[in-house]
Amino acid sequence: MNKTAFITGATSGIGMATAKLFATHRISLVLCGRRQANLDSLVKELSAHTKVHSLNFDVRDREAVAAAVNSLPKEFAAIDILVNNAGNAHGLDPIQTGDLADWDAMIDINVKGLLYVSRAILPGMVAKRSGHIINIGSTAGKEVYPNGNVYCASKHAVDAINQGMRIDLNEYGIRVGAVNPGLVETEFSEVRFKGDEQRAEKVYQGFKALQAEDIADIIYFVVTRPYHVNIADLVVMPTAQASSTIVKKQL
Ligand code: NDP
Ligand code: 8X3
Repeated sequence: MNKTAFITGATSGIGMATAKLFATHRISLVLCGRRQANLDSLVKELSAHTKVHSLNFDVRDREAVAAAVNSLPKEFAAIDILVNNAGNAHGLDPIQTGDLADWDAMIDINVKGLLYVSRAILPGMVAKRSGHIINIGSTAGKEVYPNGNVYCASKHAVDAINQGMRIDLNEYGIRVGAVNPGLVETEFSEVRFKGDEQRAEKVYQGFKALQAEDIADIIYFVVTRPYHVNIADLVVMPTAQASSTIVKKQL
C-alpha cells in the first residue's frame, strides 16, 4: 500500500504488532517510542519489507513531539495514517489513596500526549485534505471499574477527543475512529503494576486474552476499508470478557 503510517508506542504490544503487520503490506512506517533498542531492532527487521524511520521522544514533552515531527525526512513527512496508541495505566488504587505521580503520568501520556502528537500531524493532513486517525481507546473509556478511576478518566477523554476530532476534521475529508480493546496481553499490566510480573501475569490467567496481533488485524481492517467507510468507534473484547469486571476464568 502506497501510504505512510505514524505509530506511537511502537516499541511493544499493540503498536509493535501493528507496525509488523503494516510492514508486510508495505506501508511506510514512522515508529515512535522511548526505548531506542526496540526501535533499532524494529527498523532492522521491518526494513526488509518497507521504508522505516524511527523517532525517539516522550509524548509528554510537547517541544520534543513537535521537533520530532518536524525532523521527518521528506519521504516520511506526508503522514496518511496516524495510530495514536502510546499509553498505559499506572497503578490500580482507590481514588482516596491514588499516587499523584501515577495520575500525572496517565493524564500527561494518554490524554495530553495524544493531543500533542495529533496537533503536530493534523495540519499536514488538513493541507492535503486527506488522512486517517486511529485513536486507541479502551473499554475503560466506555465504563468505569473499581480502582480504575484516573485510567478510565483518561480513556473517556480519548473517547471524547475521538468524537471531537471527527467533528472538526469532517470538512477536510479526514477519517477519524477509535479502536477500544478489552483485555489484551501485552506489557500493559507489567507497567500498571510497576514491574511486578506475578501480579501482571494473573490478569491474563484462566482465559484466553486478546493478543496484540488481534488488535493489529483490526487496525489493518480499519485502514483498508474503502474511502467512504469510516469505522468510527469499535469495541473488542476477548470472548471470555463481558465487561471490565466480568471475565469468565477457569483457574
Ligand atoms: P504496552 O505497555 O505493551 O505498550 C505501550 C506503548 O506506549 C509502548 O510502546 C511505550 O513505549 C509507549 N509509551 C508509553 N508511555 C510513553 C511515553 N511517555 N512516550 C512515548 N511512548 C510511550 O501496552 P499496550 O500495547 O497494551 O498499550 C497500547 C495502547 O493500548 C495504550 O494506549 C493502552 O492504554 C491501550 N489499551 C491496552 C489494553 C490492554 O489490555 N493491554 C486494552 C485497551 C487499551 P516506550 O516505553 O518505549 O516509550
Ligand atoms: C486496558 C483494559 O480493563 O485493564 O485498557 O482497563 S483494562
